[in-house]
Amino acid sequence: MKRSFSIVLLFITQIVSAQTTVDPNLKLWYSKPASIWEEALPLGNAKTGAMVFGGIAKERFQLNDNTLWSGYPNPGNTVGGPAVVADVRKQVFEGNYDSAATAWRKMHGPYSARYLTMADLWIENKLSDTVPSSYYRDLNISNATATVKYRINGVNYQRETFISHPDKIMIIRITADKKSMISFSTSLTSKLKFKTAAVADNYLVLKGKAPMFVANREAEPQQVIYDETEGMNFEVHVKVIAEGGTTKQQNDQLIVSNANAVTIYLSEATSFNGYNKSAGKEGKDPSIEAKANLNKALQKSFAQLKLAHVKDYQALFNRVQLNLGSSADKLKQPTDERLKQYAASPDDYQLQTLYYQFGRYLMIASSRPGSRPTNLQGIWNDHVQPPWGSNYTTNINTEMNYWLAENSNLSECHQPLFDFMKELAVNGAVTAKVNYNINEGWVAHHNADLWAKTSPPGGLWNDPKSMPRWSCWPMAAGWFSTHLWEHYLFTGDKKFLKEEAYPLMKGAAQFLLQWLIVDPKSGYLITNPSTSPENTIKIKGKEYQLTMASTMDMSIIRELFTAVIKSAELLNIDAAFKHELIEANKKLYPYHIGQYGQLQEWFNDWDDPKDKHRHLSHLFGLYPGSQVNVTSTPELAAAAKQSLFHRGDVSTGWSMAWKINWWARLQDGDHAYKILSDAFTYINPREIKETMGGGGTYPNLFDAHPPFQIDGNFGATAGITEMLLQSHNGELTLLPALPTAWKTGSVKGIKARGNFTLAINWKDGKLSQAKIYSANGGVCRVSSLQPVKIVEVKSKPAQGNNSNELNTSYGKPVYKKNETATLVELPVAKRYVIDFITEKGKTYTVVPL
Ligand code: FUC
Repeated sequence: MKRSFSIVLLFITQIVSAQTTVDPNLKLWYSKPASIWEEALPLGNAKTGAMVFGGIAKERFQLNDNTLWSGYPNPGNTVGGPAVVADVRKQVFEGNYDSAATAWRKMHGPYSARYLTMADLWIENKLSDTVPSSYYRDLNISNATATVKYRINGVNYQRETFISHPDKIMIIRITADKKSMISFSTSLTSKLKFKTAAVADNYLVLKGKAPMFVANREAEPQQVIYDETEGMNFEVHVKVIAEGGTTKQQNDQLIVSNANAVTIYLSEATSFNGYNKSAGKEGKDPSIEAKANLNKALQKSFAQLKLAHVKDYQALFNRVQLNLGSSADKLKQPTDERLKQYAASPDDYQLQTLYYQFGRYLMIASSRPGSRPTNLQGIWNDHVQPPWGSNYTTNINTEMNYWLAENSNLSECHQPLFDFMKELAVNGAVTAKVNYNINEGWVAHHNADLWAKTSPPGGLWNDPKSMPRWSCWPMAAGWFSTHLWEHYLFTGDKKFLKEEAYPLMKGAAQFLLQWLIVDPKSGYLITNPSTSPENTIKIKGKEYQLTMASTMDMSIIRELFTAVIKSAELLNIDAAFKHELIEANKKLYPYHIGQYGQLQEWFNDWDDPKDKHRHLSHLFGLYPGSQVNVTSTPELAAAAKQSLFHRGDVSTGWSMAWKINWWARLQDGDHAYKILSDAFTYINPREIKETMGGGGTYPNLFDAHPPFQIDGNFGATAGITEMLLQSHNGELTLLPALPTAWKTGSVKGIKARGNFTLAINWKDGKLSQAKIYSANGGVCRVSSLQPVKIVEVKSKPAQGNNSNELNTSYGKPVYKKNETATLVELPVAKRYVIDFITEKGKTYTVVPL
């Protein structure tokens, strides 16, 4: 019996190790323990998050739960809002932008709640010495496991940690290569209110409580308010299974002595019971969930748990392989050292690949069907008062988090955003009604939280620091809704379009249709009031926060209305509403090319060419939107390029990630690559950095705004994909922005709209072969720099619109150009475009003629 058990074990171990050798270089590794959070390594199953420090004498696992937030449902809508808006509109039309902004403040609700740190698990090792003769720690992103190894007094110790999605459990496995050498104490603490108790010799429980209110990080006083009943409860359960030796409780710690090996099982849960219920008063009992998950996992061995974990993770992760060129010599150096050297020798292609795949890793670790969507820090946060509340900033950051989901083949990880939208749509219908007297559809503003807050965010009891330039932005529902449409274009899932996407998209369009008003002077449909997120307008030396019809507002509306019109057509429904949108689209305030040949940001040509603001929201139509293109709207594309030149390259982390995508869409691979390289600027987490002074990357490859924000990681992965393949303009554009630096390489498994999966190989800067798998069938239109043929079937030169309804184009939006403006050059290489018919389930080979 024993023998057959060990054979099975051996077999399991072999499978695990076979699966873990996918790409031995996909590791972030270090020669020292982390001594600061931005050096620790993230693990997660989209519910539990942990930062692993890799300590020797003392190990720390900083823990999070994606539902642990401050607060409670607190809509914060403004009764009497419609009268305020009427006043604001009047002031804007009269040119009194200052008084308009002051009046708008009455619309401010509370700021969003905060995403909180949960707890820390500590392991204090009893070692004869604490100076190791060797040390190594890594995060292996090909199997989502963190490993720490060190040698002390002739003993090799190892700790392996992973957080399993299928088994909802965190596992730490401690081993040593000599018997009876493992001795440690373990404890749990929290920065929130908590109590820990050992409930058995090997069982520790932390019970904690979240504050009902946490003030802005910058606010005075720095209030963190706890309440008897309000505020979320949470529990962390830890069970220690030692092989050999003894385990006993001592006060609120567990003491393990002289064990041969130890497995620690950790489960946790909160009382969160839905976005519309107080988790304090109507919460779930967190102990039920935490215990159930723990007890279930305890039935399984470490090997079984690891096997299931790796299988589940690799089913998503292994879909894409990227090879940008080797940097064999650099592999011998720890990741942080490579990052430090990047500026001097930016040819570390493998680090770029690692960073790319790290973005995909983070998505799988933080966003899965059933979880909350990723917030500003994904799911990893060590603060009670995190920067910007670690909430959902919806005027770029939350959207950017999901840009990679479709094109980097993690479509199902997009789902939490869609589920969140359903909640926002419920609250947003009330905000639409109360604040704006709009009885159709839903609205959401500049930030949101676990409680799906949709009102314009103010601050601490109407903090004067709250700015209309960010709060006055009722556009989030519109932008989010374009994600639903994109999901449909990538998957072709009509059931999703009909049942899930269309009702939300329609609701967002209904609100915006009512929100638009006629500008009495120009006769166009415009938004008023309107901001260009967070930027201000300088007119004759004075700064203003809001006006009307910012280019971003109009672009989001145009993009959404077009998507809803196309959806209604595809689904053959809502003819009357579709007609209304078609008519509205014709009357929308058009794009303008301003005096400097730039894409105008504002209603009037107020743009300042010296403005270096991190937001360039007026380029929404270029990316993530699809209205501005180098081929179909070259003048608008040239104007967008001029706006990019004006703003410059270096900016905050997320801003640079957006710029990678924009330059990719402009088919300027070298400029995209230049910004990707800027994003690799090493940011030392020990130095206090100016928040808006330029971003980069922390030692653990987390994006630095600074501080840490995950959007830049996700945005850069999306951007690298966009450099290799685009499909937004009615065709699959192969290698649209291949930089000179990526001479020879390959990518496999990335996705194009139309539900095509591609493998692309290039050599000496030229396409050598592409394979296209067609999951849905239909016409495939391919564009490439060389003439190509399809090995399996005949192709023909493309003509007219692509008849594949998933490879749609957005037409040519109307624009006005300042006659005196000169446009910057937009060198775009000639491309060859062919069509061929695909069959569902077949693969096609593209080769140069
Ligand atoms: C917006 C940005 C900031 C930051 C914050 C979370 O306010 O302008 O740069 O990313 O969100």
